[in-house]
Amino acid sequence: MGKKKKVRVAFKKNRQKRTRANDYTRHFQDGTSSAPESPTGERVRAKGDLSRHRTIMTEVGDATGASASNPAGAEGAIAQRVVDLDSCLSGRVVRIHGLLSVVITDDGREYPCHVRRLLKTLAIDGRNVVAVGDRVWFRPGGAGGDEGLIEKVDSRRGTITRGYRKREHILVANVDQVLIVSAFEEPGLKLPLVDRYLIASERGGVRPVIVLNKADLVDTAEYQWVVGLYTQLGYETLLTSAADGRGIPRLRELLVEGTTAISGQSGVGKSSLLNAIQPGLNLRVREVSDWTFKGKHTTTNADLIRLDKGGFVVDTPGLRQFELWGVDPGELEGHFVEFRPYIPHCKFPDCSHTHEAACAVKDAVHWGQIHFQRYETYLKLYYQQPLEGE
Ligand SMILES: Nc1nc2c(ncn2[C@@H]2O[C@H](COP(=O)(O)OP(=O)(O)OP(=O)(O)O)[C@@H](O)[C@H]2O)c(=O)[nH]1
Ligand SMILES: [Mg+2]
Ligand SMILES: [Zn+2]
Repeated sequence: MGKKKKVRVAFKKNRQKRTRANDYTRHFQDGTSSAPESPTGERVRAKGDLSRHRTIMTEVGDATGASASNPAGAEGAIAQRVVDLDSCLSGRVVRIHGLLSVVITDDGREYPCHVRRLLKTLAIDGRNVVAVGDRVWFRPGGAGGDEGLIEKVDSRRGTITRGYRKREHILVANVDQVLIVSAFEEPGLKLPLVDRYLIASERGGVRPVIVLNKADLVDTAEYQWVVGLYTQLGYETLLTSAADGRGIPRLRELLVEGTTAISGQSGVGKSSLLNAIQPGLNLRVREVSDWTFKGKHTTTNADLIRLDKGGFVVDTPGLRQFELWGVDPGELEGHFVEFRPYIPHCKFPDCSHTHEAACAVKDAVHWGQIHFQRYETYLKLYYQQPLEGE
């Protein structure tokens, strides 16, 4: 729970009449309410219709506001009102189709839900009112009681976030672990992309596992250095093949607990790996390995799936672009673990490790103690240059 904050919101024209009594504060009266004169926590000023607003209590730290990438909860914070959750059901958002969020309850029932308009009003970034993986409270409704209205989104921990059209886009929320999947061939390793995902996962508070797939297509001895590089940096790195089964038992082991997001470029085999982990899952995969055809994404929506052996996975669509969100160039050095021992030895305390003389990081690159490819990624991210193929 974040700190409480008062927010003033305008009534929508068609919402100016209270249609039912409510007792929102019954369970949430915690002494901080500043509206003791109203049992509902709302104060309506008698100033005539045009200026009618209500003051409501919100939790600024909720949802996106509490993400590790945005600890202050400033921009992108979702402010929420206090709601009576007694008549609500709780569940997790398994997928989002346009305005509908499909929520699954603990007993496995799925409810297509709309989002309470007020939640959208309070969210600064409308895109992220609800994200796949969110834990939500919804009021069942509809003719057969099989639809719902989302009233509250719980605080998120563990998010994968990217920048998209100058906004923060939460790809998936409440994940413990992310598999950063690449392929040796078709489409070919893109280590700078792996580095970017590593930074995003660190900022989102998610444990990364690097998965190098399609091992059947290459002589893996030639790539042992990649495994060595990332393993030494402290990241679990696996060689896998959805085709011959290599590495699948370890993946299965990793997935039995918590929630795992599967991310990576289109065509690297994310859905194929999940199908190999749980035969019968029957996720759609590309029919032929036609990785050159850029317009095609086989998986088009993030989908939260409950595995038979326990654990949840989120199969995400491959992204053509993965832009980091909210990382200042000056913060990048902290995300390159192998830079850390050298940084104190740079001549200038504010060294950016780009152009400065007597830079201990650059020296370490020169002597091979820091891999030049990692340093190259650092430079590209520092100068915000697009990565190869973007
Ligand atoms: N040889 C080989 N082919 C693979 C392997 N894994 C996947 N493929 C093939 O690669 C193609 C793409 O696989 P998908 O599982 O659809 O890839 P994806 O990452 O889910 O792609 P998007 O859903 O578009 O993001 C398919 O033709 C798969 O058969 C592997 O380990 N070895
Ligand atoms: Mg897929
Ligand atoms: Zn330096």
